[in-house]
Amino acid sequence: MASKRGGAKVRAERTPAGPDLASSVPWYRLMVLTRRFEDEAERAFRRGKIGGYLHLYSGQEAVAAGFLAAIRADDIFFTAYRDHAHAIFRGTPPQAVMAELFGKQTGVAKGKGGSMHLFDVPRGLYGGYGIVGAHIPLATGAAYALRYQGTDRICLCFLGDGAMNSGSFHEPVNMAAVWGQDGMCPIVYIVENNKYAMGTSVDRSTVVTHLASKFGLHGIENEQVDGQDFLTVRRAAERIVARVRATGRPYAIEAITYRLVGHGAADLFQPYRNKGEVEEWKQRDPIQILERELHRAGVLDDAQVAAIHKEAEEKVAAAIKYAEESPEPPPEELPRDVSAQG
Ligand SMILES: Cc1ncc(C[n+]2csc(CCOP(=O)(O)OP(=O)(O)O)c2C)c(N)n1
Ligand SMILES: [Mg+2]
Repeated sequence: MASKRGGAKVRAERTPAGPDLASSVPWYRLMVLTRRFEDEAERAFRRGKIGGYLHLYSGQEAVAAGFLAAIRADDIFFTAYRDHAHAIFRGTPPQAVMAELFGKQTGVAKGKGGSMHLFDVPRGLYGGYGIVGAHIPLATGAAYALRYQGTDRICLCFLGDGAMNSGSFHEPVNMAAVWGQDGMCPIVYIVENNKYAMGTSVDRSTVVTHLASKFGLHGIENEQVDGQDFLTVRRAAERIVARVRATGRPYAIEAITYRLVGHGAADLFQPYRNKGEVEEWKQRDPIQILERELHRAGVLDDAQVAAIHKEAEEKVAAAIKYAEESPEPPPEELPRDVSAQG
């Protein structure tokens, strides 16, 4: 069955009620937590507590959650600068992410990366990249390395619709297809098509608006998915991840999604879209979709939902306090971790 969302045909693949639903409760909890995290991070930015820039993931949660729910603890992933939720979903403590946003020593990148450059290598997060498209070659090379080392680990590469118009998209994707012929490139490219690259809509920046199909030109199998529905994304992710792990061949998915907030902290007026469009997408808020599903199946009741929201508020308040009270990195930290030691 196919339906039309956000101007693109997407595949509907629903999970029947059952064990999947109960195992989705922790993901619902994490999605509520990250939404709260993003709201409070924005407030902290407005209070002048966070320097540099800030891009929030609100509205897109089901994409990263669905895929990170489907990989193993020893798999790895790369993403762009809209990266707070990816880290928290993977288990980076929210206080270490918030401290990083505040530029503090206790941050997950020791306060030297900031919002756009979260790194948590022990948990498989290989960044957080501020240069659009820059991580695609790195992720592709990392996927090759995982096979070269004789493992069956895989790599996820999250990227934006805008990143697909850069040269750093086509070159590595071509190489991935070539390496994949020998089973040497276990990577899943996950395009988060939120309709815009800053203020430029997809149809103003490319003629081929079915973004998944662009991978087909390089010989990579691909599909689209409804990125607002966690259960659908997770089901697709489990199938794709198993296949990529077994074959060592790349695969691509375009998740149709929407950011419910501005592009970044400076995008206050959003002149490139109208309020009606945003309101329409609010009806497809991924947290509410999952909440309704869990509610309907009797897996969560009102009291449990309220408790999850309260817990999120408390955790984020604690993260803000931790970040505020943490020390600045000492000056001698400046040259460390910049190049290989010795
Ligand atoms: C190489 C490069 N060019 C331009 C920019 C400025 N820039 C920052 S975000 C962005 C839009 C990227 O859009 P998309 O890939 O769709 O990601 P989204 O913000 O929608 O998550 C641009 C052009 C940049 N950071 N890097
Ligand atoms: Mg985009």
